[in-house]
Amino acid sequence: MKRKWWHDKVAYQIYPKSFLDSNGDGIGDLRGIISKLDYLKSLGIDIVWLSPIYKSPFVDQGYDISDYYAIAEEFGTMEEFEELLAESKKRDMHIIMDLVINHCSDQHEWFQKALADPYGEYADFFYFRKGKNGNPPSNYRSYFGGSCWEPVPGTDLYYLHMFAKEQPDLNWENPKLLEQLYQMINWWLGKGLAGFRIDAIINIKKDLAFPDYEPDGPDGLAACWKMVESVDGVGDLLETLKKNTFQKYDAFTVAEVFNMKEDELPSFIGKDGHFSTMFDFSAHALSIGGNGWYDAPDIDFKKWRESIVNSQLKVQKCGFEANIIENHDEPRGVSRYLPNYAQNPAGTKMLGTVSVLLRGIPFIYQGQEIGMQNTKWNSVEEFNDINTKDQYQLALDAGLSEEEALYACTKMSRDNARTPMQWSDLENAGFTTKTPWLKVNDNYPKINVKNQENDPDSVLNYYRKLIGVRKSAEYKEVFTYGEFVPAYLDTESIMAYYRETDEQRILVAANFGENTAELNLDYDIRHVILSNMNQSTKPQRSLKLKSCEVIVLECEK
Ligand code: TEU
Ligand code: CA
Repeated sequence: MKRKWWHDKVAYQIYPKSFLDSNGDGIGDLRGIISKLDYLKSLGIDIVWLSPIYKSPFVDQGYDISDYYAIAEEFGTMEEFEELLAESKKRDMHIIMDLVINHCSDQHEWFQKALADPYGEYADFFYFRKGKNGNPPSNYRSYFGGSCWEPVPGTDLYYLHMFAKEQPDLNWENPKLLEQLYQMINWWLGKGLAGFRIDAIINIKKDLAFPDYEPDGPDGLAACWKMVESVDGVGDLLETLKKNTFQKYDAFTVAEVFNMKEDELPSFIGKDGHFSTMFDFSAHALSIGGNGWYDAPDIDFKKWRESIVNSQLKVQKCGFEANIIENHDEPRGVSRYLPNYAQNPAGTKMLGTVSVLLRGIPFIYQGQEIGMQNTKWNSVEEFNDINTKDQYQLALDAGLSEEEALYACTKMSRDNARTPMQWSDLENAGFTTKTPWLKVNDNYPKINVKNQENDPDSVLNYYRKLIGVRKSAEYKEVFTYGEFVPAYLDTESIMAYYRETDEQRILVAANFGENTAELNLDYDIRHVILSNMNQSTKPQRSLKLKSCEVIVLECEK
């Protein structure tokens, strides 16, 4: 396999709005990020992904871009962004931005021009279509609820939006649009950006016939991803995109891909794939409800283990996936994947270890390194997220009580990940001196960076060790390129795997159960590399693991 500069890197996702507010307006900003680069460096981070910082009306928190060439005023200036690039470079760190090009904002100049002249040049930057028999062109439900089609005022046309109506989809069949997008991407790469996280990219290919699908909900609509799953040809668009942009800069790209066809994996992330890597969402998929968040199933340990194992085995045949526990669209991993008895520092370290040492590129989401958890939401008014508001309504429409609907959103809301970063036990967790844009988790006096800096046994200091082990001269090779071999799959509560090269064999073993477990060891142990319970004596023949204990062992080879 040809080695790439990003193979052995560890990445960190920043949600700028909630990271650190430097000027007291309640909103995180670039100045705040710059001031924490040393903190990220001390954690062992190489690549920093910034969720969107472009100019935006923030209907979907910046995933609705009104100017791809401008930094949102809320976050700072282009000069500050350039300073961030320069300061990162000094520390040998790489910045990647979010690339949101399936859609833009309805406030973008292109869309405004399209509305002004619905049969003109810019209308063809979007999907403007005539309705059918007094109805929209097709029966698609958008990801955020309601029809995917919105009337174009003063005409009998509709425009397509897979997400909110303020996020019109861009027409990837139009070479003029593509030229504009390529130019913009290259402009950013030319500034010294290391690459992009690529948003919702599978949606760019449309079936231009826009066929109706069998309705799948009481609203009489069908989920728009059904069109995405049945249409072919996204690969051609992605390959042309890569050749015109990323490839020229040897950029790192990580794609957000749902609904991919199984056999497309090698063309997406294999040798010369469309992207460097893409996120593994297989664990996340386990809690997708049939109808919405209100019927989202709880995580079952064995299914969770199976999903990760299967994904690792499949992906290592062709490339690298990006491994996450959580991101800005997900509840906090500690609250979601750990049973109640494990939602403590030991369990948090265990979950982190199992994820960070997998084969692939680890992505840590801000606050994960201190074990941030879901927030208690007291009323629907406390949420900001557009997706959460829709899911709340969906639950009510399905006949749930207000209390039940709130409970469903409390568990699944994207705002769980978006509450401000907990820096200290000062008011508002040290995130801002004024009123934060979204409420701070009440548990900040207990869970915060400052406390954990001072405690050698903290989750934060454990994450530092964990990342340190992964990147150490001794183990870098095996954790980067070593094969993933699952182990102890017949046990009830153990998540375990080997990482192996010709020279080395490492065992990672974690006990997710409530009781102590004992395993027969298949190899002699050389020594203990890492333990979340400060275990330093090497086990012989058998390995005892307490509840929430994880151990990383070097075995004979
Ligand atoms: O997410 C795409 C996506 O499919 C999500 O909307 C997902 O279905 C949802 O979050 C599940 O709750 C990306 C971004 O990550 C997300 O923040 C944006 O809202 C979305 O694209 C639109 O740009
Ligand atoms: Ca600010």
